[in-house]
This record gives sequence, C-alpha cells and structure tokens, in this order.
Amino acid sequence: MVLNSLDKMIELQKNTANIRNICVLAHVDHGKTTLADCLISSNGIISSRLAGKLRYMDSREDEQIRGITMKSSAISLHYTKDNEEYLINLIDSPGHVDFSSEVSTAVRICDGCIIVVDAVEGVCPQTQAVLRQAWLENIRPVLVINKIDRLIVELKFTPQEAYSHLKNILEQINALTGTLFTSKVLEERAERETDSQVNPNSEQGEQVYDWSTGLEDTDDSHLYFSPEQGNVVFASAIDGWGFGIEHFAKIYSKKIGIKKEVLLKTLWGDYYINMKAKKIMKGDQAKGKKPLFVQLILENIWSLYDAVLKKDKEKIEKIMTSLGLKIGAREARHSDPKVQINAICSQWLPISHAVLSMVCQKLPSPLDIASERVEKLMCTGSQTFDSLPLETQALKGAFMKCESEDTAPVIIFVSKMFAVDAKALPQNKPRPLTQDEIAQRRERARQRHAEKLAVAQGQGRVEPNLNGGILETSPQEEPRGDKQQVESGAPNPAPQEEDSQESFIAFARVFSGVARRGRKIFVLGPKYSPVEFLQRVPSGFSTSPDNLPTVPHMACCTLENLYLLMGRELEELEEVPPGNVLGIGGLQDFVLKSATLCSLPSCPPFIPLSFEATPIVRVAVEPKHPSEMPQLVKGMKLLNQADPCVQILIQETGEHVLVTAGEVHLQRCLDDLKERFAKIHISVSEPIIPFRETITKPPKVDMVNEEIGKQQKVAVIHQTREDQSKIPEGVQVDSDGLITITTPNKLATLSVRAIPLPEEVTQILEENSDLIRSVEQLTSSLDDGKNTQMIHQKTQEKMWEFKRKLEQHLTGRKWRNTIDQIWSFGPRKCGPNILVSRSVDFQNSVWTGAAGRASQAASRYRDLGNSIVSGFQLATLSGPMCEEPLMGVCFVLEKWDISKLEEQGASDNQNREHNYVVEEGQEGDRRCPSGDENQELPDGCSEVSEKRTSQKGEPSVTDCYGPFSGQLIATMKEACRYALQVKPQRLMAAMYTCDIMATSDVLGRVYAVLSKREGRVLQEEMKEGTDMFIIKAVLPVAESFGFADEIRKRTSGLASPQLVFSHWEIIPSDPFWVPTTEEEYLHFGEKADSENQARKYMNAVRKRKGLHVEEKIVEHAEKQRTLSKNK
Ligand SMILES: Nc1nc2c(ncn2[C@@H]2O[C@H](COP(=O)(O)OP(=O)(O)OP(=O)(O)O)[C@@H](O)[C@H]2O)c(=O)[nH]1
Ligand SMILES: [Mg+2]
Repeated sequence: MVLNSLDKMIELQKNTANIRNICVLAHVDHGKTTLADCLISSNGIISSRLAGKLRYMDSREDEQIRGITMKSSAISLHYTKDNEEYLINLIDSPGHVDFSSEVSTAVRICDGCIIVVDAVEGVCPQTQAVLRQAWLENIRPVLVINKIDRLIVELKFTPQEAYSHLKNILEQINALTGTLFTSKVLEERAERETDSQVNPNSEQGEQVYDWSTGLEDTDDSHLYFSPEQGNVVFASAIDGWGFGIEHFAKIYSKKIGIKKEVLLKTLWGDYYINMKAKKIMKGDQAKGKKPLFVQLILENIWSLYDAVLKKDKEKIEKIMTSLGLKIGAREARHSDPKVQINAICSQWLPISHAVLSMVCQKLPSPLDIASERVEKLMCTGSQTFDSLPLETQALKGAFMKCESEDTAPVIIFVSKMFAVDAKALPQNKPRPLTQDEIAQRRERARQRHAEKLAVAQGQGRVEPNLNGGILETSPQEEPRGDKQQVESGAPNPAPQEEDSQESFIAFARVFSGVARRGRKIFVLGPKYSPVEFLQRVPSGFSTSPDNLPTVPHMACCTLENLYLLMGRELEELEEVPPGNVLGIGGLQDFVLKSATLCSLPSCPPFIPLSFEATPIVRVAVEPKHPSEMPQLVKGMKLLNQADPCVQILIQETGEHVLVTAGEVHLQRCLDDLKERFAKIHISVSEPIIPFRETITKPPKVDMVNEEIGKQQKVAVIHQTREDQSKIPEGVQVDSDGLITITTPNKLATLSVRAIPLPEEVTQILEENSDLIRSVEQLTSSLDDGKNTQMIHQKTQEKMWEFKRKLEQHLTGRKWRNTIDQIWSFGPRKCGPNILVSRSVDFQNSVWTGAAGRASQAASRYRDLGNSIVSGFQLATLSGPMCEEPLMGVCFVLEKWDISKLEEQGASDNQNREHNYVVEEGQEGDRRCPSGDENQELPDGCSEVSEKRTSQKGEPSVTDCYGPFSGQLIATMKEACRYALQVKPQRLMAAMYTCDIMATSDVLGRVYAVLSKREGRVLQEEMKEGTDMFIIKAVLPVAESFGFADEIRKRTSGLASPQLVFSHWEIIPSDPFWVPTTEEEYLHFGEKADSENQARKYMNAVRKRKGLHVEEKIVEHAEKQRTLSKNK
C-alpha cells in the first residue's frame, strides 16, 4: 500500500463517528467477493479492469481454484462522501454452509452488514441463515440485489417482468425479517412478563398471550428493506454497476422538474408518470401503465445492454453522449461486449459509490452501538446485566462512548485466530529502499562497472604488480559482499529452516480504549468470572498485573504487534483507537480460538459465538511414516487454533480424529494440515459416521407387513427367547423386560427396565443440553451443601419451563410421577437419556437433590448412588449394538436392594468400633457419637459421621471382586445393557437436510441420485418466474459422501446441493432380525441381508471398532474355486 494512504487510514481510525465496520453476507455464489472487488478497486488497490475477475479477498489458492470463499478476511477502505471522509472496514465472508462459523466470527466484530441476494436465485437457505445470524448479533443490514444482468441476458426478462421479479424478492426477504422481528418482540414481551411475575412456578402453562399488543406498539418500519428507505441497491457486480433510487431521483428531479422527495417516494412502487401534466399518479397496473421504476430506470439499462449486445454502434454512441460518458479506445474496440458494458456502466452507475454511500448513510458507526447489544455481549450464560457486579456494569459507559482517553478501559474481542506465513508479516518483509539507499546502490554499481572496464583494459597489458592483484580480486569480492547485503536485507535470514513457520494473528476489534503496542492486557477465557475475581481481590486493587493473585481462566499478556488488515496484506500500526477492526500478533500462546481482552479484570468475557453448523464429519488421520507422529500432533494443534469450527479429538483407541462441518470443510482442513501445519504425508480414514442406539416399542406387524396375530405370536416368542440367550445365567428377566441382577459379591441387587422415550421428549432433551448441565450442577452443589444463591433466578425459571415441557409430553399411566423421579441425564450428564429412580428406599431427583438426607441408611444409599449414576453414564455412552451413544432411552431403576450390605456393614462396624474409639479418642467432645442411628444429629455432625462410615466401611466390602463402588458401577452398566437387549433395538442415523435448486430438465437426474442414496424428498416447488425447482430432501449422513459432486456431475454443474445437519432418525429395520416363519423365509431368503440397512451400518461400525462381527465368511464351501481357473 502506498505509504501516505497508510497515514490517511491512521488518521481516519481516530474519527470514530465516520468508521463503518461491515461484513458482506449471502448464500454461496451470490457474488460477495465480486462485490468486494468492486469496492476495493474504488480505492485503487486493484485495477478496475480486474475487479470481479481477481477476487482479491480470496487470497488462498484453493479459494481461487474452487471459486468459493473459505475464510473471512478484512480490508480497510477509504471513502469520501459530501466532504466527509469515512473509513470502511469491510469483511468478506464465505457463503458455503460448511464455513458458516466464519460468518459468526465476522458478524461479531461488525456493526452492520450488506446482505447480497442473487436476482435470479432469490432468497436461499443460507440467505435466511445469515440474516438470522445478523439479527442475533443485533447488527443492522442493508440489501444489495446482485446479478441483475442475468435477468437481462440469461432470463431475457422485459423490464416490466424484471420489476415484478425484483418486487417478489424484496417481499420474500422482508417476510423473513418480519418473522425474525415478530419472534423477537414476542420473546422480549414474554421475558418482561416473567420478570414481573413474582412466583415463577405459579400457574405455569396456563397463560394466554395476547399476541397483538407487543407488535402494535413497536415500530418496525425501519427494519424492512425498501428502495425508498435507501437501504436497497440494485446491482450487477460483474458489470460494475449498481444504483439506489436516490441516484435517479436526483437526476430526474432536474430533468423532469419534480421534487426529489416526491420522486424518492414514488420511483419504487405502484406509480406512473403523466408526462404531459408532469404529475405522478397512483395505480399503474390498473391503468395499464408502466411503473416509474420501469420507465425511468430499467428501460434505460435494458436498452444499453441491448445496444451493446447487438453491437449497434450508433445507438451506443447516442446513449454515451446523452449520458456524457467516454470510454477508452481499447474497451470500445474490444470484441467482448461484456467489456464494453463494464466500461460504460461502471462510469455511469459506479457500484462502489452506490454501495459505499448507502453503507455510510444507513449503517451505524461504532458510536451507535445499541445498549441492548452491549448488555447482551457482556452477559454470559443466563445472567442478566443487573446481576453483574457494579464495577462490571460501569464498563458499559466506556463501551457505548467508545472512549479513547488514556484512562479508558481497553476492551478488545478476538473472534478468531488466523495463520499467516511468518514471512508475510510486515516486520519480516523487505522494506522499500529509501532515496539515499537507492543513490548508494547506484553509486556502487557505477563503481563496479568502472572497475570492470578497467580490468578489461588491463587484460591487454601484463602488469604483475600489486595494484593489478587488487584489481583482479576486487570484482570477485565486491559482488559477493553485495550478495551478502542483499541477503541480510531479505526477510528473516537467520532461521532459514523456520522461515516457513506459521504465525497467528488475532482477528479482533477494539470496543473501547486505545490498543497500544507493548500494553499489558488481561486475556479472559470463556469461563472467567469477574465475580470470582472481585471476591478474591478486594475493591481498590492495583491493576498492576504482576501483583495479582492467580485467578482461573485469566492470563496476562502484552500486545506485541498491531496490524491494519488489508486483505492479503498487513500493515504495522503503533496504536488502534476504539471502534476499529485490527489484527494482533503474538497472542497464539494465550488465545486458542476466541477471547476477550481487557485492561480491567472486572470485565466479563463476551458471550460465546453462536455457530450454525454442527461438526459432524469425522475422519481419523495418521502420518504415512509413523515416525512423523509429533509433527502431526503439532500440526493438528495449529489447525485447531486456526479454524473456528474444527474439533480435534484423540479417541480412547489412540486415533487422532478430525471433526469438521462438512465435506468441503474437511477437504480444506486436510489440505491445510498437509501443506501448512504438519507438512507431512498423512493417511486419512474413511469418514467415521456417527450413529445412535435406541429402542422402540415392540412392532405390531412383522417384516412382511402382516399383523402379528395370535397364531404368529409363537414366532415372536421364539425370537425373544433368542434375544434372551444373549443374557447370561444369574440375570433374571421378567416378561416385561425387567432385569434383576446382583453384584458379583451378592450384596446388592438392582432391577432395571428400559423404556423408549417419546420422540418429543428426546428432542427437548437434545435442545436443552446446556440447561441440563446447569441443573446437574445445581443438584450436585445442593448435595455438597453449597450455597445455591449463585444460580440466577433466570436459570431457575428456564429450569421450570423445561420441566413443564417434559411434563407435557410424559403423560399417561406409564409415566406417572416420572418427572420428579428423574435422577440423572446421560451420557456425560447432559445427554438425551434419562435415569429414573423408583426405589422406595431412596429417592433422588435432579430437581431437588436427595431426599431424606438425615437418615443414615439414606446417606449410605446416596454415596452408593453415585456409582449407580456412573454405571448409567457408561451404559448410555456406548450401547450394546455397536458401542455408539444411546439416545431417547429411559432407564427405570425399579428396585435397589442393599440390605445384605447393610447387615454385613453393621457387623463389620461393630467389630471395628473398638479400634475406632481408641484412634479418634483424642478428639473428645467434638466427635459425634457413631452407630446410634436413632439419635438426632446436628447437620454438621451427620456429615462427619457419614464420611467416617464410608471410609471405614469401604474396606469391609472390598472383597475378591474389588471395591464395592466399582462393582456397583459395572453391575449397573450391565443391567442397562441387558435391559436394552431384551427390547427391540434400533440404530439411529444422522440426517442432513439438503436444498437443491435445479432446472426442470435435470430434475430427473437429481431424483435418481437422491433415491440411490436413500434420500427422501420432502418438498418440491417451483420458483416463481423461473424454470427452477427447489427440492428439499433429507439424506442420511452415511450416504452423503460424494453426494454434492455426484449431483454436480450428473447435472453438468446445474444443481449444487447444500447439506446441513438436521436431526437423528431411527432406521426402521431391525439389525438383528432373521426370518423365522416360512413366509419370511420365502420373502427374504435365509440371510435376509438384502435390505437390512441397519445391519449393514452396524456391522461396518463394529468392524471399524474391532468388535466381533457375526458374519459367515465362507458361505458355500463347495462352490469355491480359484479365480485364475475361472478365467
Ligand atoms: N452474471 C453475473 N455473475 C456474477 C455477478 N457477480 C458475481 N458473479 C459470478 O458469480 C460467481 C460467484 O461469485 P463470488 O463473488 O465468488 O461469489 P461469493 O458470494 O463470494 O461466493 P462464496 O464466497 O463462495 O460464497 C462468479 O463466477 C462471479 O463471476 C453478477 O453481477 N452477474
Ligand atoms: Mg466469496
């Protein structure tokens, strides 16, 4: 970048009111990067001829090759409007679903966004997704309807048709905004109501909301996109033109003599002009007139395209003179009409002007940050702003004002880390030579030349003197010396091997205060709590980081390097004032993916970024040469840091697993790993497809779809008996599937039953996993007797709401009282399975904690209860079919008998009582009397005695089978597994939803590919005004690999699907099913494996995991023959 423009940028950074931080959002391929190119070229960074072709923001090689953006990147632009100078920090984001996490990182640090919509494709799934993301972050959008040239050239619309088409698109996107807005208003209203409710659990579920009131009071007109509001630009980025109606209103108000304000209101809409009377009238359609937009705007554009495409030189001349334009001779002679169009239109209606002036006018500056947004950013979890400590609340002021004084707190949010080659950093780059240096070099070159000449002349003569010696050697030495100098000027000369090292730059924004190089700052992890800090460090603490005690999730670092982000380039900065987007170097040891940096520890970490994509595609990777394992591990770590969404796991088997959002994302991660981070050859496993295991209700019809009547019951009974054969002796199973099992030392007996949960309940559990985690935390803190005031009221309200929802769906005799008996959720204490305790001796509930805590028997139960819960957690983590997690299963612990253990424990205790008194005798009065169960004990004492009993009691039940708690865990796990095995087990497959847009002629092929891959079409509709069909389908993840490619190939690139993870679905077939009746034999054959999808999946997983697979390897021994003979 030119040096003085860097100075300009630095100057502009200080004028906060004229800064705009914006990102470009859209569905994939709607033209974001092309639009960004046009805006960049207006700053002279790239040539206007290359704008749209270069795709400057796609700086990675694979981005250029594939033609899609994969990383969001920022660039700062300068724009002058009405004598005001603006700094625009523009972020280009990817549109592909796999990279939607990059969109989240971009919207967090912006104040506004440009939503780009393809004029042909209209509103697409990702358009909805990005609009929602922008909405969730409270950033204001403006709209660019792009690719209007396609309406002219491809669809051959008339201006009138194009107008109705555009109107349609606007309606669609406004409908979307409307839905978002309504849901928000209603949510806020509901929140206000619950806030005002004194008792949150009174008459729950019986309130009737008056829907309309909240909506009527709230003004929403500014939210919608409409050309007359000035927040819509019509454009063709590839041809370099774009306009808002203001541009034409200005022109025509002069030309026709109608006020600009009137034109602004009428240029878009149902109006026509009566030229004679110079009056604008309403109702164009009714009177068969052309709307103003068609007559005054679109027709002109259409006729220009028409003239150029038909190469009608005269007409082109005429239009150009009437518009007062001139194009270069080269463009005028160019054979490609597109070049001519671009040259004319980009002068006539420059897109950068239209878009940037809209951005400056309609999008807020950092100073306009809404207080609502600030509060939302600062309130992690379910806290409310009011509940934050006062010191923390005080930060809001600094935030809102973007204070830049030295005393102002510095608040920076890092939304992602990105890797750049260390060589590309400005400090390592060869700097441009100064005038003096150039002069010196010139001088040296001249000398050398003169010496060379002298040598050439001297060679004729024989002059064996000293001088000659010097002359001869000097030319050799001189260049060498010069070379050295050049080398030392080259980047990073010393560590030649390390020069390809990756350096991490934080993609960040300063929200308040001035970020200065060398300043010390706190790095706050997502779990950091200012409350905890303020408790540890009394108020009036000194902020000198060296004297502070260590607080968890907080570190202190120095801002080493600050950069201005300029697309592919970085420029070094000394300081960055508030409200700007910047890059920070030297944070890689402190920040993994995102973090909040603040000069005051009273700042809370910002709420975590919300990611739309679920990482679902996993592969195991290993180095080709085992000795390169350390490089792989290091590379994976770097990759993890450089990508907001990727997950890196090391499985129990020791495999290194990469979890990514989709196939394209996976490919990019692997490329990065191979070429940048690990730089080794790696082998990649087949994608590991996740499954879930569940059980269903016994079927009413058999496989040949015949109802299971009385006469066929025999077969079913036969089958259940077979199922039971998996269950070893000593485990009792009753007809209802209740498993009764005893621990190996015969001291405790458990009775467990498995019941499938209703689908809705599973869904609720899935959606609320975070809440469940906090419920579990609450219960455990209750059990530990800790103060529970920390749990905020709002969390409790949410908890009740969640409980109420469960109650709604768990109705009927079978589920009576179940909610209150829920003991735990699993796996990992937050999953979609439930453990219910119906034991009469011991009641424990996640909602209230253990009941009957005073009695000692109960406390004994409670201690052992943890083992039961652990057993349940283990059982739900890996099911019996193929060791995949369970989903939607309720385990009911019907009975739990430890009376034998009690007896034994009591007798052991008596034996040991004597020793015990002697040991602890010195404690005298403070010791609580033990063993006397009838005596009422004060709370504290009961705690002490409990601990003692369990400590002392433990060895008594440790027998040859190991510690009792361990036995209980194993027994519970077994019990759960057997309980599952006696029920009809099913596999659940992860499903993608996919939206495919295809023209009618390739529709058949799309369907063929879908059905081949077990896809199911949900919906098919025709896009209005085009011959495009939109197909919505679901597809198992297991069948999705190569799907997008196949569709693209089969349809010659006309259709490309977007796959998004949507839900888990039960595969209807029973993996263990074998034909038992004669009909079934006839129908399915002996093996019945032709259609058994579930068994196929199950066996594949078992094989992968190295588990036993029941398969006949040799089927027909007598028919075996060698292949060569058969040739
Ligand atoms: N006809 C036409 N094509 C356009 C226009 N703008 C962009 N394109 C083309 O659309 C394709 C996609 O453009 P990009 O700018 O890469 O789209 P994008 O939104 O950045 O795509 P992702 O970053 O992958 O989401 C390219 O082939 C462009 O040439 C336009 O105004 N008219
Ligand atoms: Mg792009």
